[in-house]
Amino acid sequence: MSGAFALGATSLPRLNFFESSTAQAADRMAWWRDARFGMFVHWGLYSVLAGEWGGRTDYAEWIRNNAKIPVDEYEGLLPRFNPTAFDADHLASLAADAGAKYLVITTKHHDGFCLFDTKQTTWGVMSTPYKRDIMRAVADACRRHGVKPCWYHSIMDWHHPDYLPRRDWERGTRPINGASFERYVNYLHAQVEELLTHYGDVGVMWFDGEWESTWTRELGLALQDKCRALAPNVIINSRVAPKQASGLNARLAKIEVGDFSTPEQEIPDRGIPGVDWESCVTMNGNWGYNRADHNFKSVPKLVNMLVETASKGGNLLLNVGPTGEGLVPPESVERLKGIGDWMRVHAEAIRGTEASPFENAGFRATRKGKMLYAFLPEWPASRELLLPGMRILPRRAWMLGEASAPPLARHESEAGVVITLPERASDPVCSVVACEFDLPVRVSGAASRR
Ligand code: FHN
Repeated sequence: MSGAFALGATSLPRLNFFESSTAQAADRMAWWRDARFGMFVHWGLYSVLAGEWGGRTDYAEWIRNNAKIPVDEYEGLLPRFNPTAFDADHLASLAADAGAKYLVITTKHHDGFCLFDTKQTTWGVMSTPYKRDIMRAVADACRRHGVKPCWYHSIMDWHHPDYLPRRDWERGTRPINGASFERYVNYLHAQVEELLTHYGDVGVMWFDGEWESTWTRELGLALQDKCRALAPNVIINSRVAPKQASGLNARLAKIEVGDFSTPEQEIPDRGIPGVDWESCVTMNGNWGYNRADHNFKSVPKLVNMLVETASKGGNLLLNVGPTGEGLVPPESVERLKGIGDWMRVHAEAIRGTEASPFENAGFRATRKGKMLYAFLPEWPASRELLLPGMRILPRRAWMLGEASAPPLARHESEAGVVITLPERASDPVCSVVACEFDLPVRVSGAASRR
C-alpha cells in the first residue's frame, strides 16, 4: 500500500532561477501567488472590426496581419474608435465580483495601437474621437474595486517604422531603409517608463510578442532591468525575453528571465513544480472580440479550469474581449457572474493555496496551512471520499458553504481516511470538502506529489 500521509513542515520553496527566492522576489510575488485568479482583457483598434474583413469573420486581434490589411488602410480605422459605452468601473467590478484580484489589459497589442496617453506616438487613442486615456480610467477603477491594475504590452509592433522585421506580405510596400531597431527599443523603453510611472502601482508587466529574431535575451534582460529600476515591486512575465528552450515545452521550461511562466490555452499536466506559472485562456475561441464567435466555455468548465490550475500550484488568467463600443460581451458577463457565485462560497479553497499534496487522488485538491480542500464536480454515488494514504484523521471536515451543518463523519481504512459525504452535493458546479488538521498538511511516500 502506497506511502503514509503525514503532517509537518510545508512544501518546497519556489525558486526563480536568477533571483533565487530573494526576499524581495518572495515579497513581490506574495499578492500574486495569493490571488490565483486574474482577468485578461484584449481590447484595441481591431475590436472595431469585430473579427470581420473581406467577407471572412474568423479574425480577431491578428486581423491586420492575417487579413493583410495595408498599414495606411488600417490607419483609416482611427476615426471609428469611439467606445462611448466603455465603463471602466463596470469592467473592474466584473473582475472583482468574479473573484479575480488582478486585471491585465492590453496597453498596446501587436498592431501598435496604444490605449494610453503616450508622448511617444500619435498612433493611439488620443488621436481618435474618444481621446481619453484608457489606462488612466482602468487603473483608477481597478483600485476602487480592490483589483490590481496590470499592463499587457507587446514587444512586436506592426506599425512602428523602426520595428523589424516587417511582415512578409508587406516587405514590398513598407521598405525598411532608414529603419533602426535600436530606435524602436528606445521607443519601447520610453513607453514602458510612461506605463510604470504615470498610473501609480502596477501589479504586472505582461510582455508578449517576444519571439521574433530581432528580440534577443540581452534586450529582454535590459527591459527587465528597466522595469525593476522604475518599479521594484512590479512582477514581470517570462515573455520579457525570448524562450531559451525550444519546442512544445518552451512555455513549460524553467523560466530564466522574469518572475513567472505563461502557458497559453493549456494547463500543464503536472503544473510546473518549483516555478511560478499562470495559464492564460480564452473564454471562447478568440482573445480579441469576434462577433461570430459564440463558442463559449460553460461556467462549470471555467470553474474547473480554475480548480485545476490552483490544484497544480498555478494561476488562471481568464480573458474577455470587449467590443468596439467598449462593452464586455453578454456571454462573458454571464460566465464571470457564474464564477463569482461559486467563488463567493469557495474562494478560500483557491486563494492563498498550494498545489494538491496527492499524486493522483482521483479528485483535485489544494492545501493551505492546516487545511485541505477536495473538489467534487461530480457527486460520488458511494457518498465516500477517500484521502489515499492518509493515516491521520482530520480534526473536522465539512462542506464549504455548509459550515453550520453537522461535521462530516470520517474513519480510517486500509487505503487511507474516508470522509462520509452528505446525501446531496453542496454546490451545482463543484462541491468542496474542507478538512482541518492539527498540523500543516504535507504528504510523504508514494501518495505524495513530487
Ligand atoms: O499573439 C498573441 C495573441 O494575440 C494573444 O495576445 C496571446 C495571449 O497570451 N499571446 C500571443 C500568442 O501567444
